[in-house]
Amino acid sequence: MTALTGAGVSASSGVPTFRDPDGLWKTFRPAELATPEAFRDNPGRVWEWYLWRRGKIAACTPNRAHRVLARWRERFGRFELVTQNVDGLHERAGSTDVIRFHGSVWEVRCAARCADSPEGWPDEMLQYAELPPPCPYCGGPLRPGVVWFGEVIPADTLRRSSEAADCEVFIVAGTSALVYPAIGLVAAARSMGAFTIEINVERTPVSGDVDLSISGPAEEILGLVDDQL
Ligand code: BJW
Ligand code: ZN
Repeated sequence: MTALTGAGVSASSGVPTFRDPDGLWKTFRPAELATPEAFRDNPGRVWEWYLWRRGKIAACTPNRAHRVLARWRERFGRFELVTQNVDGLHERAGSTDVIRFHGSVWEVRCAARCADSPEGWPDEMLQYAELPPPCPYCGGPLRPGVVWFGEVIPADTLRRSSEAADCEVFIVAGTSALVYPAIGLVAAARSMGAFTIEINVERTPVSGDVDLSISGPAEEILGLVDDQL
């Protein structure tokens, strides 16, 4: 079994989604904050936005959806978790080996990719206010370790998630199903024979393509399913 999660899974924890009525993209313009061009033109503004978001996320705690998915690794022989979320709540709930499709706000890397980012940059890098901290190798700006629009998904992430899509049951939960290539995993899973299930509080572009579309909050539906196991 494999699950692909989106921002809706963290919504009841208090992490803002992107495209809901009170989502981030209602207040902020993606082109000004979540593209490499935005960072090049105004690194301070982009850095500060992530600093603000890290502060908000740090105050949130995992909900039942995160906790259930964390347990399913042990419950099922093979369970893979692919998330579009950058908040780290799956890991805080105990999930391991999460395939973080869009990276993490808790990581930084050199904007120039001058060196392979060493594991675990010092935490104080994340605390820099106003301007991105300098790369210890080339002096250029460090940037959040996330995937912005127009950027390619790391090859290893694509490979691991394609392998994860080759499963018996594929659950897609809490995503507006608008962002590619992440949402392409649903069709990939289906074409490889998976039974596909969507859990969302609204209909999405994949609702008509999945085998079962369940309407409801992910934290409740996943909790109910877990209770029946
Ligand atoms: C609940 C709930 C509850 C609420 N329970 N549910 C093919 C076609 C068209 C466009 C493209 C294409 N291929 C590529 C593109 C371009 C682009 C793209 O997809 N654009 C579309 C938006 C049109 N993709 C890219 O640029 C990607 N890169 C790429 O393709 O590289 C190849 C390439 C490079 C160069 C040239 C050409 C090709 C990269 C995409 C990176 C996305 N990054 C972001 C920001 C990450 C960093 C950050 O957080 O700051 O990732 S954007 C944002 O959207 C974030 C999310 O991970 C992602 C998905 O959002 P998600 O999770 O679905 O959240 P929402 O808010 O949209 O939806 C929440 C849902 O939850 C709603 O449905 C609610 O109903 C639901 N919900 N409460 C259950 N309790
Ligand atoms: Zn560097």
